Amino acid sequence: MRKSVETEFEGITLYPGFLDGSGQRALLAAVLEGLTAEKPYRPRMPRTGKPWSIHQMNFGPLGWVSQPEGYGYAELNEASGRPWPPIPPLLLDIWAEVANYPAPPECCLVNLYDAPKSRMGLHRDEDEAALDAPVVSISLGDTCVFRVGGFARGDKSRSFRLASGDVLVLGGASRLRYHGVDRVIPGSSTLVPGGGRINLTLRRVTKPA
Ligand code: MD3
Ligand code: FE
Repeated sequence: MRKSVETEFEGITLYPGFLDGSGQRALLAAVLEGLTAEKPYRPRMPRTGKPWSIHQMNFGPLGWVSQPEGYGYAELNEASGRPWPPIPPLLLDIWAEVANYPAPPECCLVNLYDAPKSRMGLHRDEDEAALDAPVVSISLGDTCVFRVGGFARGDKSRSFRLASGDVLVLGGASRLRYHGVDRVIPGSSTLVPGGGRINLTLRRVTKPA
């Protein structure tokens, strides 16, 4: 069994340094290969159309999208009209090891953060029908300050750092907690060429048959 840390939040488990340096480099290479097939884009806020401060891409049969029409999952990348690239096998292996779920993930949302200007506001991940499945988060590159709150927007919250190679499993009683990324610390990792942080979240979207 791999070393993990139960947080004070039931259902949130951190695996610090799940990937060592060579594991991080191998995963980064697989992710960058997928990103050559389809180009990351800036999502836009529903209704207002205001662009986010990060770039996104998806791998897998379903991709999570934020557009002026709303949030949801789509089979095609609307920018290219093509399906999303496949989820790299290294990521499917991580899901199989930590998710404790009887079906594979259908989406890997790729969040690309510039340091220090990108952030992600407090939100809940609630667009998945399979809310019994965890979200598995893998971080590469610069360390971020990540915030977890309660089940209502104003509830008290606390922050954690997520470093390159860390894996976080978010499920059970905490699956619908508010969370976000306060900031990314520039120069905290040399993994990603040009700096910045890449977060990969593996998600089961539909209930398995
Ligand atoms: C806590 N991404 O893509 S991943 C997202 O680091 C997202 O890019 C952040 O939030 C990032 O939706 C955080 C960790 C995460 C994911 C789901 C959660 C934390 C969570 C669900 C409940 C509580
Ligand atoms: Fe989220």
